[in-house]
Amino acid sequence: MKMTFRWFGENQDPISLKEIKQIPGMTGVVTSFLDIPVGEAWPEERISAMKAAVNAAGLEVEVIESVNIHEDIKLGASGRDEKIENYIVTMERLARHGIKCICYNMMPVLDWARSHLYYDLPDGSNTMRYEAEFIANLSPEQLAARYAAESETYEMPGWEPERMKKINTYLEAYKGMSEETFYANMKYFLDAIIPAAEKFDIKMAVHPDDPPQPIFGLPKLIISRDNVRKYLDLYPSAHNGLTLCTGSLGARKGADIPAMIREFGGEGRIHFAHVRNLKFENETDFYESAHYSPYGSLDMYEIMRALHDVGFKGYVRPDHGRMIWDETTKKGRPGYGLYDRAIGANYLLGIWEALEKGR
Ligand code: DNO
Repeated sequence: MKMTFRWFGENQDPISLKEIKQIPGMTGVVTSFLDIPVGEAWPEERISAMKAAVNAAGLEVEVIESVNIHEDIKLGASGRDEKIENYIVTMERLARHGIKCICYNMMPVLDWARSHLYYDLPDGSNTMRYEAEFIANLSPEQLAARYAAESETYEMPGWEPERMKKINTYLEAYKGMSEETFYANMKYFLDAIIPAAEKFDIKMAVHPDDPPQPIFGLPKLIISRDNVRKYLDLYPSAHNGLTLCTGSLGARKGADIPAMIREFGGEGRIHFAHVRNLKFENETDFYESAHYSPYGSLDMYEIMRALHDVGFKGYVRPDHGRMIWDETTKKGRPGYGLYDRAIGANYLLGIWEALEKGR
């Protein structure tokens, strides 16, 4: 298992590589280029410059999160072949620079969503929250406006103002799309890219939909054990794998994350794990708690034990943390401050050390 840290890149993340390097046990960063329009091939110079900067800080970069999927691919629209070709070019260039794993998602139109980015907890920290009814009473534009008002220093990926201008066209395009068509579009994509992934030896790791509930009437697919099974079965190859995100799959009450790890990890299909905790407030709503098991609804020990039992050799990152110790948005994007994620990482490493030594 390699412990990593999400870093949004030079000029995109107020957290420095030096700070990340000082967290005990960090082997590397997981990063992306948020400014490159989705669907375009990534320039090789950008990749090599980024890798040189990360390596100069004494860190590795073996995982990209994310190389995003253009809507034409998800919709099965006529422009998809060109975007798929560009995707493969990006994969080849990344492989040439030592990238071993690509995280991506199949969420229609929007990336992850929360009702509140800075929800105050009684201990004076703040965290992200998901309240289904709150979102149900907003339009996507209203939610995007809330995000924009709360954030001075970042844009929520997938919610950029430019994108929001076209939101209704996007939403319209998905209207009436059946689950079968959506899966067929994903299969078309996988049939094209997984042979390339095998050739370049890049492990593709799809991220589940977050939250695992429909929002704004959009279809949500990768939200449960059965759907993950179906997605992985679309192209049975070790290179068609999963980003096991405990906070996404685990946000459906009753989901058995350790069982999913044993099943998919046992088959060598988990390449990347986002490990975080959340606290259910009722059947659908939750806030993101500290990683420490007694503070949340998920059992971090059982999750790490399942990863350990299946001999997990992939990448882990502590996922969202709270904003603590007077961290502000200037010191990290929501969920991606420095301190709570560093604490989370070392808690997970502590569990891992105990598992290794107790073997
Ligand atoms: C949220 C993240 C997601 C994730 C993408 C993966 O914090 O987990 O935005 O990076 O969905 O493609």
